[in-house]
Amino acid sequence: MGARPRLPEIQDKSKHALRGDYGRARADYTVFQDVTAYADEEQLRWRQLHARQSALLPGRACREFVDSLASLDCARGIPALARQGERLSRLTGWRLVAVPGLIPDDAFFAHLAARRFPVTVWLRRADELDYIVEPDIFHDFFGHVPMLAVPAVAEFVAAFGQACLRARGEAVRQRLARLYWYTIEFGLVREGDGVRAYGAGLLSSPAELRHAVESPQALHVPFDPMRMMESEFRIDGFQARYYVVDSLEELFTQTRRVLAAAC
Ligand code: HBI
Ligand code: FE
Repeated sequence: MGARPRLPEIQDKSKHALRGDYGRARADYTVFQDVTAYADEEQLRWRQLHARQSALLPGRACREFVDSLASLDCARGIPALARQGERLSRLTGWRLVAVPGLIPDDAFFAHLAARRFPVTVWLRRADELDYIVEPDIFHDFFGHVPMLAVPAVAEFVAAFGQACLRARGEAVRQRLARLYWYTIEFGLVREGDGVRAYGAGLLSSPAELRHAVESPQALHVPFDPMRMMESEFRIDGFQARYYVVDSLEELFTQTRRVLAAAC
């Protein structure tokens, strides 16, 4: 067990008391996920969240997400991260690591650079079904993990982590964080004659998935990495604009140069 992680680093970043139990975290902020420790009502809540969100996916989630989610077969209960990570690693070399919640940027980027996706171990409360301030296991697993099975997305997220580790100074890291936000969290992709979500923040949120894909108020703008890196994003509320990439392959090819240059 390495040195105890320093909680204040993360505490400063988030404006609210952090939910997770960081006391047992290792130096890299990973923890043991005890899959037997989840209460029956948490398993039921997972099934409710999974069923409700899955019903919203047709016509709104990209087909890569829908196919990948189905193959994860996680509708019946809270997923065992180690086992799910073994399957994922065979597809794109990614594994899953359990974390207590938000972890400091350095630790987060180091995991991404090494193709380890940090997944929070706790599940939101019954009174947080529609909105959660901090990513929980439903956001992290249901929203992010299926897309990590898509090679172009898997390459992009790993390249993003490596670029962040190389980045010198807060300004560059902030620009990269915006790129992550407008793609991996809130990105849209062209599909047929419409757009579909590939961002985890959309794919795990009932309200914003419908808003981003269907609302006349949702502003869809062409994919523009430089513009994304200059645009502040909203933490609590719908995004002012959603960037639409022509294909998921473009996500990696169009940002590779930007990521290579950002250091
Ligand atoms: N920690 N567990 C966790 N999950 C995140 O998504 C996360 C994080 N720490 C930092 C962070 N995200 C941001 O810096 C990135 O979204 C850019
Ligand atoms: Fe996320």
